[in-house]
Parts: sequence; structure tokens; C-alpha cells
Amino acid sequence: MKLILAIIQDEDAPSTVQALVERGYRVTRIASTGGFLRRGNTTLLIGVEDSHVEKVVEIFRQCCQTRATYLPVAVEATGLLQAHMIEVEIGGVTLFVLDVERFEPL
Ligand code: 2BA
Repeated sequence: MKLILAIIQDEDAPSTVQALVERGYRVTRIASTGGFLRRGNTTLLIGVEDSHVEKVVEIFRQCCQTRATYLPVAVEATGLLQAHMIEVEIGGVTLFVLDVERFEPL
């Protein structure tokens, strides 16, 4: 068995959770915050048999989009601090697939 831990953008969470549940997967949704942008994102936990990992990964591919966002940064030029916006691309999904040693729904 594997535990899939997926960090996705909040905008993609409703459709992704719906697609997973419709296909019979159990999912836990956790509100999380990215360390770099310090903005809300969503972490999903899904426990699946090994043979289902690729099917779940395919659902994430279909439901999660890459998006650009803009981040204000202060840049010093000619002795003055100026505000600039830099573009940051946020990936569709950051996935971790972990081995599960023991699963006991007591
Ligand atoms: P954040 O940490 O808020 O990062 C948002 C996006 O900012 C990242 O998108 C990446 O494009 C950019 N970014 C992050 N750190 C950077 C840095 N040191 N320099 C330049 N750009 C940087 P993603 O890579 O798609 O990550 C989206 C979210 O997934 C992250 O939000 C974080 O919450 C999570 N994540 C990504 N990689 C992770 C990892 N190795 N471990 C734990 N969480 C991770």
C-alpha cells in the first residue's frame, strides 16, 4: 500500500477531490501554506493499493493546472529601493508517494 501526499493549488482542490471520490478513492483534505509564497494551498492524503498509484497520478494530471503568480520584491537601484513584481510559476501538483508500513482503520 502507498500513501500519496499531494500539494495542489486551492483553485484545483474541489474538482480534484470530486474526481477522486467519484472513482472510489478515499481522500483527506488539509488546508496548508506554502513556505515560499506563504499563501494557502491544499494538501491531499490518499491511501491506495500499489496498483492504483498511476491511476491517481493521472487524475491529478487532468485536474491540476500550472499557473503564474506575481510576487513583489524590493530592488535597490541608484540608492533607492524600488518595488518590482517577479513572476513565479506554481506547478500543477507536487506529489510524494510513500510506502505504508501498516494501515489499520480501527
Ligand atoms: P510554495 O513554497 O509557496 O512555492 C510556490 C512556488 O514558488 C513553487 O511552486 C515554485 O515555483 C516557487 N518557489 C518555491 N521555492 C522557491 C525558491 N526557493 N526559489 C524560487 N522559487 C521558488 P511549486 O514548486 O509548484 O510548489 C508549490 C507548493 O508545493 C509549494 O508552495 C510548497 O507548499 C509545496 N512544495 C513544493 N515542493 C516541495 C517540497 N520539496 N517539499 C515540501 N513541499 C513542497
